[in-house]
Amino acid sequence: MFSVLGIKTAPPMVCKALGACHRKVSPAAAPRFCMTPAHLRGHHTLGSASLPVAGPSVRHVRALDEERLMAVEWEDGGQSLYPFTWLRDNCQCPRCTLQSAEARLLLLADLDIHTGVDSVEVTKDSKVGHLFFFFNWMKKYCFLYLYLFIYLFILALCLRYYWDASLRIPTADFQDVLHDDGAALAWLLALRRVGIVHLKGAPAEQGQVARLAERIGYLRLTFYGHTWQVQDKSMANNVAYTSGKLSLHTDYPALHFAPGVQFLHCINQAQEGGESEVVDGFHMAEQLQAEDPEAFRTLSSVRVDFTDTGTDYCDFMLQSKNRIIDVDSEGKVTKINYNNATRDSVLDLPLHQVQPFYVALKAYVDIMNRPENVVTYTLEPGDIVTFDNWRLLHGRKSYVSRPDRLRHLEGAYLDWDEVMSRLRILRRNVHGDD
Ligand code: OGA
Ligand code: NM2
Ligand code: ZN
Repeated sequence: MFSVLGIKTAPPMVCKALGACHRKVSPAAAPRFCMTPAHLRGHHTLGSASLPVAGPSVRHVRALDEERLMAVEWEDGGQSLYPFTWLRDNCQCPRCTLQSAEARLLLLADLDIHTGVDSVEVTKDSKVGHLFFFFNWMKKYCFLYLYLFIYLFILALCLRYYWDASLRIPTADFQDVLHDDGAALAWLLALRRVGIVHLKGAPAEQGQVARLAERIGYLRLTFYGHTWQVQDKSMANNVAYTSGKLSLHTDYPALHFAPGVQFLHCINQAQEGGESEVVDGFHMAEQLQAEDPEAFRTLSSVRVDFTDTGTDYCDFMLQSKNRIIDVDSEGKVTKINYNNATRDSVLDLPLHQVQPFYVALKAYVDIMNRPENVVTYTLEPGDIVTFDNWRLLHGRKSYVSRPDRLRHLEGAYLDWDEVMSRLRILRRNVHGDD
């Protein structure tokens, strides 16, 4: 049994960790807290928790036993409700939370999901050891506020602008992105929203995609190495390493978790040909769904085999099954997996489904090859194209190199988790958002 709520002045470290999104209350202006003991009946009780003085001001706190909710009335008139079990689960005391990691110590085995509230108390000291909450922490995690926060977050970071051939690819300066947080934030936001950003002004020598990856965190190692050299190679272990045309594709559908982000740095361009092409795969999928729902249904349900065998970083023999148009449980397109070069000859379909599959794939590829959908550009030495490999399909025209200056791109992969992590940190640093 615990008794809930005492208040202490939040230690500065805790205040900082809890974020600066709420108005600060100077000690002099600190509100007088109502002591609101709520004696509740029941076998299990939440015990007592303490709420700190610093942070948002509180007018009233009470436990609603029937509803199993704690009601906090803020000085500004707002009210927040917190389920008892959630409060118990999220106790901020040092026995339940490892502050240095902002991680839960409390084991689920030790969580009493029938916990009730014995008493509610707002105190200024931290003596109440078990079950305490800081008001600013509580306000941040207010259920209603959280919904709003998630909604705003989705709006800010997950919004995507679909495009066609009329897109003017967003461009940023390579050095600015490396050295200026505002420029880096703008770069990653555009990468998320538009799916492609050109960086200009990188030295035309190897090592730049690795520097760029370090700006974010770390790159994604694959069987083609930490970074990889796109050049016309004899005994090429991949069609990309020839001088031939690459039709629109996403990289690495032979992996079940394809790299989320790709960088391609132009070190030398071809004498003739070698132009790049990109399309917005999500937009194309939307068009397919509108024009040919049956084809969309096929490509978003059939799991297609991909394969990749060879030796590079080490020897490899990959097999995967991926939906060409990956959708979430609500039918929203989340990822495109398609490289015609690595699509397996194994077609794991009943015979009568083979032709409908080809019809569907052809319909999607025909849409993406329409001139009104394709953006074409030529990379110059020192340019780096950064793009969403889960969303865009990219290709290149066949090329002929100068004999003394072979076409050379250096590439690297990253994953979206790491990119989004950097994006959140940059947003917090630049805008002070939490
Ligand atoms: C690749 C690729 C594009 C290019 O290597 O996967 O798409 O322009 N290369 O060579
Ligand atoms: N490279 C460029 O799916 C693929 O095989 C894409 C990968 C060789 C690292 C090409
Ligand atoms: Zn590629």
